[in-house]
Amino acid sequence: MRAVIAVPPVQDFYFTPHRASALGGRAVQRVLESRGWETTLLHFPVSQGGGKVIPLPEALNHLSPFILSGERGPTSFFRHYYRFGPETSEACRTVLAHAPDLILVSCFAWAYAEEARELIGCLKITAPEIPVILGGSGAAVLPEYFFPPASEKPGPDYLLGGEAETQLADLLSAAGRKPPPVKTNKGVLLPFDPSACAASLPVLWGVSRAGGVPQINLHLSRGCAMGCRFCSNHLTQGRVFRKADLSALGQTLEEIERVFGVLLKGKILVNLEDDNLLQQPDYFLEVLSLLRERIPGAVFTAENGLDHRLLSPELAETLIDLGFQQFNLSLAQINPRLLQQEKRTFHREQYENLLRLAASRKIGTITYFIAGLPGDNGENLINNLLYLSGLPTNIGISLFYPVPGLPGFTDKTIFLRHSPRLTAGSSAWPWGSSLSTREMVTAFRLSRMINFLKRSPREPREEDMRRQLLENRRLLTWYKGNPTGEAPPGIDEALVSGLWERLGSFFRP
Ligand code: B12
Ligand code: SF4
Repeated sequence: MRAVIAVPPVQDFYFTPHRASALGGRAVQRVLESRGWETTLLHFPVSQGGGKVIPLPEALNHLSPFILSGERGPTSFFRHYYRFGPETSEACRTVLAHAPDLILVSCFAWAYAEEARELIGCLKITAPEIPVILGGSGAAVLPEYFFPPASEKPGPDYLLGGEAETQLADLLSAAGRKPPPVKTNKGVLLPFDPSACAASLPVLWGVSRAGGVPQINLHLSRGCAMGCRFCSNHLTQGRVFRKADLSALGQTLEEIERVFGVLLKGKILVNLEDDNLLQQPDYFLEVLSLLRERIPGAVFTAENGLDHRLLSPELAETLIDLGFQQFNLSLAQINPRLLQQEKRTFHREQYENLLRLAASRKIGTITYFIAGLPGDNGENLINNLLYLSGLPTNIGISLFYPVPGLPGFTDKTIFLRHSPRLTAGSSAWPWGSSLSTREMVTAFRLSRMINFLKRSPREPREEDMRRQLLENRRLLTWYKGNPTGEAPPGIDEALVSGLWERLGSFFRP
């Protein structure tokens, strides 16, 4: 029996190919292969190298006033909208060319639900006899969306909102050989059930390249007990921290060695994609030691973020000793009112000590804060930017987006009325009913401006830009044919002048 697992193409202003390993699809692949299926994984978002520029979708028209064609330079916003992966009809043809007995579609984020629904519609119209199973975090949070009325394109036969290791395995066992196509237009829906999560986890892995260096992306744990209100992790992984056995990591490393023997010899970037491995620091350290032992040239990152509250300076020292080369620190917010509302805490002293330590050990840091949470405002935005301006760290701004089912967003009909793509951070949609799109786009540019002013210019052109920013004390941007810079379109001048006023003479020419 042959199965094709497809990760549908995605449309966005950007994509991060070195982190895109389709680990959800690989989990599905493992389950099928362990039952003797022949499988092919089609990871469409990275199948064509880069993205193809496409017109801005209607749902994102609110961003048109802020986009400057030809813009380039350190304060830029997004210039183009892309499709990463082939057209739906081509993706559909590619899937069917493998003559599958079963098709499994993995949708990793709700923001890309439309692309998944289109692919499924095309598959079911072209080959209605082949059963299609949909799963993944993006599908689990609002299954209703994928089962449209009979008048529209057909949906999947099955939607599994839970983990492949449990739900898919059970479905395959119950069905005997393969689950049959479902005759009604409704399909079969099995929602996520936190009490029925997999007790033993595999270590999922994928390889990519980052800046010419081979990268292994790993995922060893699921679930987080910390309960931050803005985080959707619990909707698809539950609130109990679960981890793979170290023996599973050993097996994974053997598997990686078998497939990429040569690759394991030189410098290798190992990126841990877990949500919060620091919940069990001893386990984290054991994992790093084992990885170092088996991959002597390993250096580590955790690009999905490290929780600064759980990272003591002593632990940070150990991580650096073991090969961490960068800390991506999640801060969320500095405002006590918003922190309380979001059930999140900020450990200022620990965080600042961490930055000092990282600087002294020559480790780069990026600190992520969220703009646009419910209750946020312009002054608070400036406070966050100002605070981070004074610290030795790059700023990573995350524009708040919800997914269906998040506290405050449990009325799922809102999401059936809005395009899923509005829930990508890059859409700067005012979901929090606090900051406007204009303020969020301005904040995005200001964060980039601060990062630029913090570092030394790399070439004479950058020296010019830096001088222009500091002389004018405004937000400027540049495009081809405009060496002097000008105010980007649609920016919120009050926010810009408010920030510059309070920056005083912090940055000097
Ligand atoms: C790596 C990652 C990425 C990567 C690549 C993903 C990829 N396809 O390779 C990149 C960096 C591109 C990415 C992007 C985004 N991501 Co992301 N990402 C992750 C992260 C950290 C790990 C994903 C992963 O591999 N998990 C491990 C696998 C095993 O879990 P899984 O995919 O859920 O699969 C399990 C089940 O869902 C199920 N399953 C999966 N597929 C299928 C298919 C079938 C048929 C079945 C039966 C079951 C099944 O079985 C698997 C095993 O149990 C998760 C958080 C997390 N820890 O999961 C967020 C996460 C998936 N991302 C998320 C989001 C929102 C985004 C963005 C859209 C956010 C934004 N800024 O707008 C961006 C877009 C940015 C951009 N333009 O690049 C959300 C999705 C929330 C939701 N439910 O919609 C998550 C869950 C984080 C969070 N908690 O908010 N992301
Ligand atoms: S600590 Fe991180 S993973 Fe855990 S709930 Fe908070 S944001 Fe989510």
